[in-house]
Amino acid sequence: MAQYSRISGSVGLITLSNPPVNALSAAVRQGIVDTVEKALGDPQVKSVVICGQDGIFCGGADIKEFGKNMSGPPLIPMIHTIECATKPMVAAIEGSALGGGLELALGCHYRIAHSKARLGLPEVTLGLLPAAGGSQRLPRLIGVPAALDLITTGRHVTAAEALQLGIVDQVTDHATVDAAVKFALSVAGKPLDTRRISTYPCPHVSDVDALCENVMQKVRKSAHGAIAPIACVQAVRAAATLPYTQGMEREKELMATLYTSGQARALQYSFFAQRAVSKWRIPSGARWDTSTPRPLHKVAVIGLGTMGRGITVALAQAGLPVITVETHEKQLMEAKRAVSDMLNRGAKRRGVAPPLDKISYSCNLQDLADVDLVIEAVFEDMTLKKKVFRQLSAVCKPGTLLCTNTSGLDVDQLASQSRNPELVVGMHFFAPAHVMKLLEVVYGPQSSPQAVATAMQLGKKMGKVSVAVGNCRGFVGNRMLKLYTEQASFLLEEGATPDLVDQAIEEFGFPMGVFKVSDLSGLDVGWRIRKEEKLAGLSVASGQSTRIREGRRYSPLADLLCEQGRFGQKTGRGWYQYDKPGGRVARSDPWLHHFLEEYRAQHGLVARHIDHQEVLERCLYAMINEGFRILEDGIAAGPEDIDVIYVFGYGWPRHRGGPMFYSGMVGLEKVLERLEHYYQAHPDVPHLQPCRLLRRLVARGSPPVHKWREVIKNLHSQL
Ligand code: 3H9
Repeated sequence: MAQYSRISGSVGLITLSNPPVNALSAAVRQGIVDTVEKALGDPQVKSVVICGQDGIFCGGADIKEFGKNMSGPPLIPMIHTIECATKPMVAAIEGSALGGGLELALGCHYRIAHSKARLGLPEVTLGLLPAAGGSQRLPRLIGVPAALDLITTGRHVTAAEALQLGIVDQVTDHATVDAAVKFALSVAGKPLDTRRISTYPCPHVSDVDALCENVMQKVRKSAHGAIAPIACVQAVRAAATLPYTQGMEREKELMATLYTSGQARALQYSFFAQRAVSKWRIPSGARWDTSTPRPLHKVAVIGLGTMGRGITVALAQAGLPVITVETHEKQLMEAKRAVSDMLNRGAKRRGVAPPLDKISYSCNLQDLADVDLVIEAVFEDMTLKKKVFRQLSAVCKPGTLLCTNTSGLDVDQLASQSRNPELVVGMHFFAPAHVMKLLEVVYGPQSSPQAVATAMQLGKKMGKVSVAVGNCRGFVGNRMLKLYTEQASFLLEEGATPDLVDQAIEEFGFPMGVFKVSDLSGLDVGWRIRKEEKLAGLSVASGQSTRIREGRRYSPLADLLCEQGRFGQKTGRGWYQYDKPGGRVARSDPWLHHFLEEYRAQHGLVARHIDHQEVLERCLYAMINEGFRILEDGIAAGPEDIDVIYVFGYGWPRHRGGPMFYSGMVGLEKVLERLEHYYQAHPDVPHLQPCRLLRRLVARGSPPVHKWREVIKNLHSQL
């Protein structure tokens, strides 16, 4: 787990060896303790280099060990021993030095990094803080403001930035270990008193309290209830105001609170869930490790509305040649300007050249004859999409993958329009498509393993978190969202206001409440779909109660607002009012409150007091219940898939893991009991009826989320 050798006569070389990221497992820590002792005890060794095997220094503490009984030597004394050594210790950093990995390097007297290495203290993203001295050493090394930035955000820095900040002493483009050995030879025998970071005073800041308070306020605002960023500020403040040993005590105390918090568990679950979804498998038996993606030399985007533009930008930024198609020259030129602006802005932010030359523009579908993959992003209209698919099928070369960016239309129906339905999949991007991380890859019963593998790999190349899901109305994300928004509307009918519902949701940790999101995306979008589905508008059967559709409760509130031209931010009025059309700041609207009162009176509804708890239970448990149904139906392979979709696409607070993980944290019995309660109170809302899988899990003693797949498998085998 840590190998030892002596090279160049007098340099002890310690190589961490725990693939794939050389995480500091108990065995690795033991290996380091043993090899450091060996090196320090060897009279021929004058200096020591610590490096990692296979081009990566160290990915930090072994996250898989968290929550289990700790064994093996602890990190803090191990790093302390390294720092106290009387022979120069040099860290040779290739690949990544993250978390405990960087803390180990900070214990060394010198750090040499490869130019492509990335360094950081990302513990905050796992609900923790750098608790192996990182929160105390980094501020001493690079100053309080820079340390606050790195530790509270967890962002990784490049070797160049690390050099500029003073985290590393040298950056090399060549073999890092060779450079570190050469360096180690050059510093052998030199005094080390000035190289032990824990002995440094923290660089002076004129008003440390004001600085920390300022950062604390920013952090509180963006944390949406996450506690780790706050603890990170407190730990750095301790570094700035206390001697090292007392600072370490404070670091330990803060870590103890975080370590046992549900938030750390949720965030660590989320870390592994994000990786688990890339190991997709679908009911046909196809899976990530047995399916080969198609190489993509050229791709196309059809339709340059908001989604098409974002997708084009993301493809070009991923380095892929893209041809884009619009119907009319004028729209094409407009889109070209918008896409170029987006690329220029993005490039400026990232300090690179804009990949404008990756994109070509056309009004002619015939130009797509040689592309390997097409993403159709035309208007959300089945008839139009079918026509486009028929045309593409005739124009494109055999083997071209046809993908649709529909947010919920039937992918199988579209596939049926193609000569090769096995080459059709959904690629559901989220707006703005060049920013949002989520991609739902929707497979149908005929989709070939290669088609799924190609779309998943393309998503990865575009920097997305891609999740393979089955085809059903709304797929996973929007299918669940429908029930969440539906409950929110029912709550308005029963006495709540948009402000109250949104406040409860935002306090839970969503960046925006359900009604604010609705105003942002435009109420007219859903209205058009409901009219097509004959749920709203003139086509609704006469004599039908406005509050019942298809035999179940329906809230026409959003339709009524649309009839008044209140489409949300774009019209300056929706669930809230805005200072002007396109305004962003939502203000409570007395008109709306009055409208709700009149509506209730008209329908004989008596407003009752609704508290935050009911808002959360009704909105979230209805959605969670649907999540269980999705698992039951086999549309998502496991709870991780649903949770990743919600965290990366719908603003679910990451420190709450995702809806399915959250249901486990609340307790499945409780979720079941509350759903039963609400279903009894609202028998006209069938979706509140607890589903079979939830009942089955509770009957099985509510196993932890990682054991659900077994229960789901059993359920499927009994069907
Ligand atoms: C910490 O250090 C606390 C300290 O302050 C001490 C306190 C006392 N442990 O991401 P990838 C697995 S907290 C265990 O796909 P990449 C990962 O699950 C830690 N396993 O690769 C995956 O497994 P599988 C702070 C880990 O090349 C495989 O390695 N450190 C760990 O895209 C490949 O991962 C961090 O937060 C780990 N630490 O990216 C760093 N890291 O193959 C977390 C990874 O079975 N890690 N695995 O799916 C990362 O950010 C990325 O993994 C890294 C590589 C950039 C290193």
